[in-house]
Amino acid sequence: MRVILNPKQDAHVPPGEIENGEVIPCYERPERLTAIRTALEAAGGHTFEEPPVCTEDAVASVHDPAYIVYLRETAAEIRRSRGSTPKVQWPTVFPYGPSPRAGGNRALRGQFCFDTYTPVLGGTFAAALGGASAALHAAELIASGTAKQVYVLTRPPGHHAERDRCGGYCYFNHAALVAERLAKLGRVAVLDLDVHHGNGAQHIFYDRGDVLTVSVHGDPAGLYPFFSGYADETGTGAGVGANLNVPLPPGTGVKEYRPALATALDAVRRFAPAFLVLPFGADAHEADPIGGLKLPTGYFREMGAAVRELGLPTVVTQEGGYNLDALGPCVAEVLRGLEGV
Ligand code: SP5
Ligand code: ZN
Repeated sequence: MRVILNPKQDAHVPPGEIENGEVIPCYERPERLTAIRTALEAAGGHTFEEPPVCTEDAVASVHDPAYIVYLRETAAEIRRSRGSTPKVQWPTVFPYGPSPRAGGNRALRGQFCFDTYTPVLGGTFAAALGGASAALHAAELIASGTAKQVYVLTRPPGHHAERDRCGGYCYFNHAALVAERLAKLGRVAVLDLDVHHGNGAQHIFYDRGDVLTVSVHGDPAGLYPFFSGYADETGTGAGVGANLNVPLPPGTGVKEYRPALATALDAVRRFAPAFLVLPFGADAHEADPIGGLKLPTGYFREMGAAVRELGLPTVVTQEGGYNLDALGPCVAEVLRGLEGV
């Protein structure tokens, strides 16, 4: 598999995350990518390359320019800061209402972020831009017909990021960037197999009939992101019927996951897309510390093989997966399945 790396991934290293008011160790760390790369090198058959840096205009194909500027300028301000300015910026208020007045930094932190897991640091923008660059390079390789399958190996992840908000460790939505680029050439399906709902792509494409968004995930009644991912969210306007959520109860294993994936794949087939984007997380693994599902490592090859049956040009984007021992083997397995080797 052709693997596109984010060369700036380690510029973003949060000191922790805030869970119910407490600072806890961060699940989303640079070691995640090291673990994946090590497993892929051990497995063999993969080539690794870095992308050219993309423009902010390219990122603005799916993100609000004001949000992009906010991330860039906040990171720059943090890097310049001496003394009292914090090196990590967390939101503390989330402006709501018909006309929230987010004029200053404190309000903007909450206007452009929807949770307490996703701080901005001095290196956050560079790392996020590196990920967007990797995703857009992958999209170009598919658009030009140069490659049939490409894997974007990046962190921080992307699938929770909405048009104008970070959240769930995500800043720029790699899967949405790829989908938007490929949608210029034909219909696109986004099939999200992270254990958490792919709320970002749902949000960005909710009123679009030319991009199908499908997500198989743990029931949001009890699992992050909590506020979306329910089965009755089916799209709006031209997008009615072009969003499918398949929520699964905690503890779901292979026996129940298999038919859920089949339902998702059927929806993709019926949509008859020209391209597939696969936001993939290894956090549905049985040993994941935050996922709650029960998939064994060996199932991930079957998962990849089932997606391969679609026969579509595919970009895989790396999303979650937080058990550092399981993560690499799961990615190696899913890519093996996708390649049919
Ligand atoms: C990309 C991705 O997978 N993002 C997931 C974001 C989830 N953030 C919430 C983490 C909640 C941690 N709760 C700790 C409870 C451990 N039992
Ligand atoms: Zn996840």
